[in-house]
Amino acid sequence: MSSRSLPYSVQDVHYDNAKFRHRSPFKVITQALVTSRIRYSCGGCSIGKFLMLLMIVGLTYLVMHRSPDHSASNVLSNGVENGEHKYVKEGVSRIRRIWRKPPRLPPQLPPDEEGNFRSSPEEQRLYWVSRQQKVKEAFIHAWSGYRDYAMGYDELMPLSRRGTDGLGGLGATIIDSLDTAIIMGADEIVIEAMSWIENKLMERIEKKGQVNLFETTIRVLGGLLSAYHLSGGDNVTTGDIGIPMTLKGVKSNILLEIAKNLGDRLLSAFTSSPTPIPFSDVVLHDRSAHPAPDGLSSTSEVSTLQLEFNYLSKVSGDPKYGSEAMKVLEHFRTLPKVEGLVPIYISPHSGQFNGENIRLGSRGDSYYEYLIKVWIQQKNSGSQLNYLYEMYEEAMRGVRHLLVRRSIPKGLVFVGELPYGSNGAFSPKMDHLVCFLPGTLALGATKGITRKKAVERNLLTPEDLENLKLAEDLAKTCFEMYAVTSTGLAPEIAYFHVEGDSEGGLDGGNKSSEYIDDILIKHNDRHNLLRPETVESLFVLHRITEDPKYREWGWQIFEAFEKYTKADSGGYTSLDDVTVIPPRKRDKMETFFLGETLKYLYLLFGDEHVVPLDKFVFNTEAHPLPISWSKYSA
Ligand code: DMJ
Repeated sequence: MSSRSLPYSVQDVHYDNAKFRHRSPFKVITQALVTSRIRYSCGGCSIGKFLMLLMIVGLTYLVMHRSPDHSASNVLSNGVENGEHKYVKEGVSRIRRIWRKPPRLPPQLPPDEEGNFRSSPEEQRLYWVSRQQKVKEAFIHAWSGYRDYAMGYDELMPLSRRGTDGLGGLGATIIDSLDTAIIMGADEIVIEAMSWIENKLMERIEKKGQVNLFETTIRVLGGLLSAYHLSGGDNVTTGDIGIPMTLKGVKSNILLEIAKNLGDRLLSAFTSSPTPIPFSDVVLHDRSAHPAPDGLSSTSEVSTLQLEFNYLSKVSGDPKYGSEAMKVLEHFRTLPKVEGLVPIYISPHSGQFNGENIRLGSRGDSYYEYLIKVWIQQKNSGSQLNYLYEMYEEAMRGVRHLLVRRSIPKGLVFVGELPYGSNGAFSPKMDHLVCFLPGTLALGATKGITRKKAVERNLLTPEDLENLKLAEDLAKTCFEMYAVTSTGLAPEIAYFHVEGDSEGGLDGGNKSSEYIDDILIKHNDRHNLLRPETVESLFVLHRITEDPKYREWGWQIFEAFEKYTKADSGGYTSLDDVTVIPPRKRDKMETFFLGETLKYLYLLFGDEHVVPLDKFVFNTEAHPLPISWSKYSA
């Protein structure tokens, strides 16, 4: 077919297959007038030109009148402003658009623009549910790599496609993953994980050697207890907390039996120590306990056991677990502190802190987290634990006073360190681990309810408001630690440029980041272990503030994990360097990627009634445990 036989130009055909589209009789007539009668009969005379112009104006008016975003008056004023020539051209182009009017199809937009068109709450919900499904697919991909190449090992090495036992050989990835699979309704994974636990775990616990008290408590004991609760143990009706009721294969009584057996063995770390501070390691098969080679325990490790041991006491009916673990916090209450802040080492022999190094990163972090979370867990139980709340409040005042600074030139709020105590120099170093703090601060402020409700009920003190503000500022900083790198993934440690500090370091590589000069990354700190702390805080802050930006930030981080850490054969891998593309890989999928990172992302994009924050407290490995054994009463 030649272009002359068509009512439009060849140019039209190139970009729009309008020739196959239905045209109304009106369009057929106007098109015929323009293309034949006027063009050939009157085209050469001035009256003809005038008539043609008049008709185009009339048609243009009709078209503009139907178009909501291009009013006739706009077109007319454009015509006046730009002259007749442009006016005529505009009219003709409008007429062409009539012929080319596209069929009524839903808009095809790139994913990021789609969000702008969400209008109703239901559309928004569905939009986020579809993103949540992507996280579930990622979890299934992570699990499939582990199951295919490392089942029964602690962790997967996704590049060399084998397993490794870095946590004592209790199949830590399986147990860390179980409650995530329950929450996501990933039934096949629940069945596979549960069947391994039922057939293998008890034997492993009885035969295995040395394990770290803290790691085993937060991942294995916490994972077993959380899955026990979520699968209907403790008389919970899972539908009440928004979890799918498809828990085929979970035998909660077995989970509890194994948890008690493990808890009994771990107790030796407390009972062998001459002070309330437990030893760091336990030999599972002979129930002996040992201090670390340097004789010291980490402050965070000994103070991050209580949620799990308390709940074990509740469900087993035996108070010994909770009572041993709580002695640690009671002892901490008596120790000298720096405005509520504590050094990162403590001796189980003397019961005293060792050194002066104060930080909220490694070895310090979850001490502060558990002060408030243990208080929240027990707050309705009648226990006299207000001292924990007071210790938490004092510590957060100390953080605000001694550790919080702003970077230059753009003023990011960050939490630094005091490696030589409060009389020594401030270090503008912030571990990614510190990014748990925004979530903890927000939780501590509203106790798990939304900010809106807390304000309506007049529950927020000036200090709560300050903590909430700090939480939001720090969450932004944690997000920018991702956005500033070439990969969009955060380094393990960042340094902040501050007035008068000559700390050296590289930038993150993303030259379009506003904060490229504020955040410095040292050569040895450029790795990413798939850690959860930032997405954990985004999840908590989204639940509490209901600000959608936290979801958008979480999605950006998830996409970067997808792009740079996904292994083709299954699993995700840690990175050696987040500042270069392509990033070097590290061949390790940490258990917390399935236990924490993907769980928090999934919950971030989902319904706030699923595992609600006023009824559950998440242990430091993201295993939710019920608050004060409440029966989910409002
Ligand atoms: C997890 O094992 C826990 O969140 C712990 O408290 C800190 N480190 C890892 C995740 O980064």
